[in-house]
Amino acid sequence: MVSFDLTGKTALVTGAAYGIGFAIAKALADAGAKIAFNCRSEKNKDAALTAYAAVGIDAHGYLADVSDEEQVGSLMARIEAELGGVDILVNNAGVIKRVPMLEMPAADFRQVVDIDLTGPFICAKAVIPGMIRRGGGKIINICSMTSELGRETVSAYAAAKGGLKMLTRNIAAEYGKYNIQCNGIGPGYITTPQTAPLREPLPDGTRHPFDEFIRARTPAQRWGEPEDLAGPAVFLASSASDFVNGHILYVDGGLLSYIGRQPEEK
Ligand code: NAP
Ligand code: GCO
Repeated sequence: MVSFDLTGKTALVTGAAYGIGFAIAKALADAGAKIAFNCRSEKNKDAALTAYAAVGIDAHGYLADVSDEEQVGSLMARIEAELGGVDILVNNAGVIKRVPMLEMPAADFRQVVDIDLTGPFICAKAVIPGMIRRGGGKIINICSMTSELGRETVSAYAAAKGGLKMLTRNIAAEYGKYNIQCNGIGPGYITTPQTAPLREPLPDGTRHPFDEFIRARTPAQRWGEPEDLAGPAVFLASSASDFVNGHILYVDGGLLSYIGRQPEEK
């Protein structure tokens, strides 16, 4: 019988203090998994623990920057000691800098790639040996529309998320023989703090032009909510997806299939 049950599994969702990571962690907890998350500030960690407790989840929060190999090593050791080895890794932590490419210092480009691409590499590298020892595991990389599409001002982010798509396929190729499935989720435009500046109403109360643009570009004619990613995450974390490997599941209200709403005829 097909099962989405995650009872007995330990899941680490990186950067799950709020936003998409929080919604995914909640969904995995609702399916039975024990939840570990990390973020970079004590304040965010404490606020997140309160938010998890408010929805009845006994989450374990840690401080660690995903781009720092030493910090990730200590994080994994603590999770292993306190919760057992990581069965499900969701590489969710990410940042964006919206700057025209010609104005972007190389150091800023490197920082985005370090967090959004090297971070998932570091975290996956840290959990794969334990997954091999235990006979399998699930890795879910949070990709993006920009894993497929470019747009002005997000060169570093798009380069990292395009790379993350290929890291996903490469982990699947290299470790599939150990019963490890590595897949991606490619969210469309989702209402989180990361996209808040693109949705801020104008002083006259009308919609931000980017907000209008996304609604016109999305067949569902709305932004996604973090909860829209819950079902896909549980599917990719559970035995229901044991023969799905190296796949990117786009959860975008149809955006990638659509040329965009046509202008009204005059
Ligand atoms: P968000 O609201 O900005 O949340 C990002 C989370 O990542 C925060 O909890 C942040 O916590 C953590 N984080 C950032 N850098 C970190 C680092 N170096 N180490 C550890 N944690 C770090 O973003 P979101 O919109 O929920 O996005 C989550 C993921 O989905 C990202 O990878 C993003 O690129 C991707 N995504 C978002 C959208 C969207 O429309 N929102 C669409 C597609 C993909 P701290 O700052 O406390 O560390
Ligand atoms: C942007 C957005 C995007 C989204 C997301 C789309 O400025 O274009 O922030 O990058 O966050 O990744 O899937």
